[in-house]
Amino acid sequence: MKITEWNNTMTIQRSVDQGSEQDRQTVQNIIRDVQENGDAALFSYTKKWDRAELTTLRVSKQEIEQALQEIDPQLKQDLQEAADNIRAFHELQLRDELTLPLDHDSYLAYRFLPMDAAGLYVPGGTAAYPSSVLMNAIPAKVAGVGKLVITTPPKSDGSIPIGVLVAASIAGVDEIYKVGGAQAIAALAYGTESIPKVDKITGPGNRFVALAKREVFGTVSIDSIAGPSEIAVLADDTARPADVAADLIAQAEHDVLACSILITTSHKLAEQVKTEVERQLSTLPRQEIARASIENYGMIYVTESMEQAVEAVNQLAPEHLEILSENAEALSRQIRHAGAIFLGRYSSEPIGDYFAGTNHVLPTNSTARFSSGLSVEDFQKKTSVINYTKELWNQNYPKIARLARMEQLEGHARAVEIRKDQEEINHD
Ligand code: HSO
Ligand code: ZN
Repeated sequence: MKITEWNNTMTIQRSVDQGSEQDRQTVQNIIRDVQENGDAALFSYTKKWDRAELTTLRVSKQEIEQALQEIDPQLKQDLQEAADNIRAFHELQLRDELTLPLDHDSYLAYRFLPMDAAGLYVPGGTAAYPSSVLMNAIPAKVAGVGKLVITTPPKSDGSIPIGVLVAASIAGVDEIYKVGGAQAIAALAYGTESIPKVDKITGPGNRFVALAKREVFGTVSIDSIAGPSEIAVLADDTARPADVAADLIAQAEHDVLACSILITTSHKLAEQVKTEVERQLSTLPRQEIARASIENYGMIYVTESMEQAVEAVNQLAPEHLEILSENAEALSRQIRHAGAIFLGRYSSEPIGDYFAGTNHVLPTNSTARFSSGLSVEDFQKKTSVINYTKELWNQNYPKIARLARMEQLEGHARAVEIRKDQEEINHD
């Protein structure tokens, strides 16, 4: 890991593969094909890309039952406990109605209403994380989404990883379909004979999935397109080098594009962490990925003061921030941009990935400057309600009519005034 003095031109932004023009064409063709040919197109892409010959797309009850039988009971219980924690934290976010009482029994209200249907994309291969199933599905369930479906590419034998099936079952997902890639996104956006059209699609995927999500945006809502994971550790000389190194490596093992950064006021800690990262990497099963990530994007920045270190974090706006200092809580109050903050040595980042209950779908690539992690609100929309009684109308309609006439909208003015005429008629 490189050690450098911090200067304020440094960023955490990496060039993310957006896909070529040719990829975009491919994705557009797939989407059109699914719109025109429905399930038939899905079967044929699944055969072509996943080498799976299916007769039905939907995962059966028996397949889910079998997964629940097969999984290690301890693991199932751990997933259940994680799900309970996630549910508790997301229930805290639930709001159903805000009301502003006005004079004369009038009121305004703001109603939070769930979407009718949501679709969660779960990638195939080693990125089919059961934890991500929980993190995407539970906020939707807590919001009260009517129907929640998953699409995920099958293995060539037509099966779905049992961890995904069990997590989906624990989270209360209604239906699971064996289809991946751009074709799955198209199916969720437009519906096919088997797959229901949804209102919102969330979940990570490869560049074809990301391109397809961009294409269908507007027809449906989508979540933000996630970049590779990243962590910044803010530490002073009270941090233990082994803790810091382990947490940097935990992010690095996600992806060769993942980014792990240490920001510290201590030269000594910087040197110790560098040595410790080397030592710990040498026994890591995913050493190749983690090493590439650390070599490409890993950095240790040494600052002149804690103040400068805090400013560095705010400039980077990291997805995850760990603060390893006796002053962690107070320092966290100075952080303006971070997806999630982990305080002290017992709040290691994987606790948030799996178990604490906060969401692990977080803003990457400095987008924490203007966006937030996945939440219940992402599956709700808000409707405003206006209830004016006669008295409040009477007090205000001349103002409204004047405002309308200023905009030369006579029809608007008359609409509020006509109530008066009718009042007089009724009184006659
Ligand atoms: N750190 C990842 C989430 C994850 N980690 C899933 C393990 N599994 C992005 O927040
Ligand atoms: Zn992780």
